[in-house]
Amino acid sequence: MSQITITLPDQSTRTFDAGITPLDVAESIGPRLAKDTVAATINGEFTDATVPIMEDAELSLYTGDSDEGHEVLLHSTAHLMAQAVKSLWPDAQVTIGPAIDNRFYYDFDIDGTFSDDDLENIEQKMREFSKENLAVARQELARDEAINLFKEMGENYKVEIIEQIDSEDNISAYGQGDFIDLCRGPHVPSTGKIKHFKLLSTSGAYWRGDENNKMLQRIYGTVFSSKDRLKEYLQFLEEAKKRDHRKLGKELEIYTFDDEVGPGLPLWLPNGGVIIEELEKLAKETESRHGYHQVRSPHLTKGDLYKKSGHLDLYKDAMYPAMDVDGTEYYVKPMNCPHHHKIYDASPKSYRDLPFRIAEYGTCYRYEKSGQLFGLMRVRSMQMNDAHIYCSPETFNREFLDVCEMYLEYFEIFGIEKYEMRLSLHDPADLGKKYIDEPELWIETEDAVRNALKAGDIPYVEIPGEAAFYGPKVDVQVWSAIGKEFTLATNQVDFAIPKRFDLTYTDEKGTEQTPLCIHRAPLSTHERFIGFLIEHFGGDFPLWLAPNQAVVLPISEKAHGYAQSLQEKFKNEGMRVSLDDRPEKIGAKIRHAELNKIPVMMIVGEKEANENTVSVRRRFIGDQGTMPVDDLLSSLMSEVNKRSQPHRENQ
Ligand code: TSB
Ligand code: ZN
Repeated sequence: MSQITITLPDQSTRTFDAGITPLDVAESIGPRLAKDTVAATINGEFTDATVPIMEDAELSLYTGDSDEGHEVLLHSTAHLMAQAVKSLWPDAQVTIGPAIDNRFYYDFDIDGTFSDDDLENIEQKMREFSKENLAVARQELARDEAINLFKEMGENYKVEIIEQIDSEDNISAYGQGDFIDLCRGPHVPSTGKIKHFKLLSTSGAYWRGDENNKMLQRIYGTVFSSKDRLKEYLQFLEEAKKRDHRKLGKELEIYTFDDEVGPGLPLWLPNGGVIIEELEKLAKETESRHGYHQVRSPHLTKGDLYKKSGHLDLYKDAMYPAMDVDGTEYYVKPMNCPHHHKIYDASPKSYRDLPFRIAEYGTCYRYEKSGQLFGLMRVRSMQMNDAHIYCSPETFNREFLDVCEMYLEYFEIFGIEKYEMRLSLHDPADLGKKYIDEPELWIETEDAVRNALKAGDIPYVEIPGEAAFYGPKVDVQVWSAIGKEFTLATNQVDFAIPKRFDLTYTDEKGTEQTPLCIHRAPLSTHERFIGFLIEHFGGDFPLWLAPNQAVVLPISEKAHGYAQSLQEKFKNEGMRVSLDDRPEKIGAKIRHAELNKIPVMMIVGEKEANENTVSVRRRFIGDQGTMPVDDLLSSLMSEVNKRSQPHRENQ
């Protein structure tokens, strides 16, 4: 047998018989590594650890501890779960089962739903298959062969998936025991590698996320390379659950949904109303400093405007259907831009009017797929911290960076430290389908944004295929408590629409020019931003944002009059103060205030009334002692005016 040379990542080389697998190489290094290896790269290509290597090659081995290996482990566990479900419910049909953020799911077409007991039984079955250590084997099938195979098995969804693959290439499938699944791979070499897993939850999910399709049953689960890592993650999930904005938003009475209103259409309760007002105040102050004008535009508009803007060609799927008004088609607005373009165009502009910056907390409506709706984070009616900046190419860099700086100003105020800036680019294959068909302008504008980012020393990653239909954008990505990723702020360049709208300005030489347009939403929409903030602060808002900033707690009825006068005094200074004059013990009142996460408690009895003082208790800090009323008032006011971060030392 011929000999081959294998180069390992540390550049050491070893000689083996041709046909050796990465798993065997791992074994030769040490049984522990072999036990943990789940996949490999051979000459840079990510693949199964059981592939025979026939020629000299560079090899890397992946254990479940690496990101790549973990993904393989997650996806392989989805297969293991599907195998278990099929063995318990032979009539179930399997659909898709990807890995996402430390978890995997699989969607099944099954009569009824999965109960908690079902999950336990599935987990048990998975453990049995894991103990059997079944080999996981890849096979390549011709397209027709694959279609016939899955047809015979009654797996109609798989047949549909294969039929939609736009290539005549072979199809790969992975088998373990008598279960076989369509899959690109790679997968773990055998089911025994999957040990530390847990099924987490179930939910309904439409096939392909489309509510016109059948509702499937989804099971989420997770898996890790060790018992300790699994335990740590399950603890993290428990914590995350407590911070989940859907739970906290309800407990803190910030927002609600109502079936009679409709899915994705949130109702803001008074506490949410306060947060909205404060955010708008912050935005307007900041925008005024940065030279923006505030404008307003209607929620409804004629279809022709969206024809002109390109929305009806490229964005219609995300729009609510047209309504007929006196024979003319009107739409509710999915974006504010076309109206803002009209506001720009309402009077002639010269270079002296530029940059022209117009802002509006504009309410937009988007027909998001029902499977995509997620609490406040993805809704159908949204109030956007929107603005459009019309500028000349010469001032573009400065304007773009000014917007980036504004993001950073905001992030500092909110203490947002964990985010990623993404330069989202177009995909040339989608020109004319998802993107305005101007290939050269795309390249030119993407270069301009890249240069602006470099000039501003702003770290970013590039993601192709995520641009807006009218131009590239810089998105700021954040993660929800349960690990879902979202775009919070966005800064977009539009090279196409101003021309379509015939927007012009006269330059210094008196020549007509077309401005560039920057679309930006640093504070996202109220919905997504507040959803994010609830989780970010775990419901403990800083004083300036807290719906209820302070509560006065009289110790006895004798102090009620004084307590009321304090409430009045603080209210008159613009603070949001409540009074708990229920006939309860002071300890119970304190617990109630803690439960409602009220930042400041003013505890008053006869002594305080006589001395015109308050005994102060701050959340997470504890007793602050007794102080003169005016001292407390001025220190709280200064904290509010500075929009300071909450004190979280003891959190
Ligand atoms: C910035 N025309 C631009 C605007 O000028 C625009 O509409 N951009 S957008 O489509 O990216 O939306 C702006 C921001 O709104 C996004 O970055 C995101 O944070 C937020 N957003 C978008 N869709 C939703 C939704 N369905 N629910 C909640 N927030 C959303
Ligand atoms: Zn816009």
